[in-house]
Amino acid sequence: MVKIVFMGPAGSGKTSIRRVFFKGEDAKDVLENPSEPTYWEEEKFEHIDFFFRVVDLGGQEGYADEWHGKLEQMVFGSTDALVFVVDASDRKAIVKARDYLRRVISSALKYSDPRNLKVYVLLHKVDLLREEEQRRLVTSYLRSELTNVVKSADVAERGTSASAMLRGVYETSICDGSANTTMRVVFNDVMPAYDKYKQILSKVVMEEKETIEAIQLIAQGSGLIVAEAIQPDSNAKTRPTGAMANGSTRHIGAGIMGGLTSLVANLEETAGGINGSAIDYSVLRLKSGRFALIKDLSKRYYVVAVSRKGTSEHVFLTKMETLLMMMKDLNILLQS
Ligand SMILES: Nc1nc2c(ncn2[C@@H]2O[C@H](COP(=O)(O)OP(=O)(O)OP(=O)(O)O)[C@@H](O)[C@H]2O)c(=O)[nH]1
Ligand SMILES: [Mg+2]
Repeated sequence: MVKIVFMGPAGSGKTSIRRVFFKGEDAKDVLENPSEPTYWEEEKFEHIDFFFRVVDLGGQEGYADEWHGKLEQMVFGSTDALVFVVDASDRKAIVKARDYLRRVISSALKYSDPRNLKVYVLLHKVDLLREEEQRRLVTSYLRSELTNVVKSADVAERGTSASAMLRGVYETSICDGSANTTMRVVFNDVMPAYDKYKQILSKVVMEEKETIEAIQLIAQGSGLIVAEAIQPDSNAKTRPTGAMANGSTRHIGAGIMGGLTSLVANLEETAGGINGSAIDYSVLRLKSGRFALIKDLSKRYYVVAVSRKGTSEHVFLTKMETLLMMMKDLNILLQS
């Protein structure tokens, strides 16, 4: 079971990020209907053959004594990823955040090997730092202060350096998609076997670069993106974030599903699937003029491949067999 723990001062935005990313709620709705302060909230879900557990801990001052006291082992035991969220727009919170992070790291190290613990620092609500210069100053100050906290953690005689635990410091906001992008980085980073999936998809995209713009592997049950590969030169505008057309997958992880799924959500109402004869797959015509191949793999996943703009239906269809052959590796990996 992969365990991801959200911590950080009260009101820094932990629950909001979780609602947008894991529950697929709209950022606007989250801002208009903020959550009550959290005590302890958690959710579990299955993704591929792995179970994930996401724990969201309230940052109210009174709770800290519990998190670092009688509940310490429950909070920090076997944690894979610690996502520490700071409100970058709140000057007063900065000193508090530094002390809080120090305490969090020290408790976490009691239960985790520093070689396995991954720490992510999110400098959140950067949308509130409107002026460029101010944003640069504030975030670089926070970045260096909080990096130092992690670096100076005591990992003596544990065969690693403390700075290796820090996987990154990110500037985030739920308003512009950056919180989601960052959470995808975290999620992929802790997901076992992610690199293997990514490699196979990247290879297909590279070898078929005239025809295929992007490929995404999606878990059917959770609706989460397992991995995706996109042509490096493809237009950023073709990758908006959004939910699947299919309402049932919206609940879990619509926020995780960026990229292609929104292209698929833009299906022309009249466009039916064109069913592949020999092997079972569907080709759909997208509003953008592209085509999408949708194929079930191992019943639990499907793969979506989207054509480059301007590729004709005929060319795309003639590529299908090759494409599916190339994905044999993926099928083997999924069944192993
Ligand atoms: N402007 C802006 N506001 C945000 C953002 N993310 C969260 N907020 C707001 O920040 C406030 C606190 O958000 P929460 O997610 O409840 O904070 P929390 O960290 O879970 O707080 P506790 O549960 O008390 O620890 C809410 O009013 C949110 O709407 C953001 O990216 N930008
Ligand atoms: Mg909360």
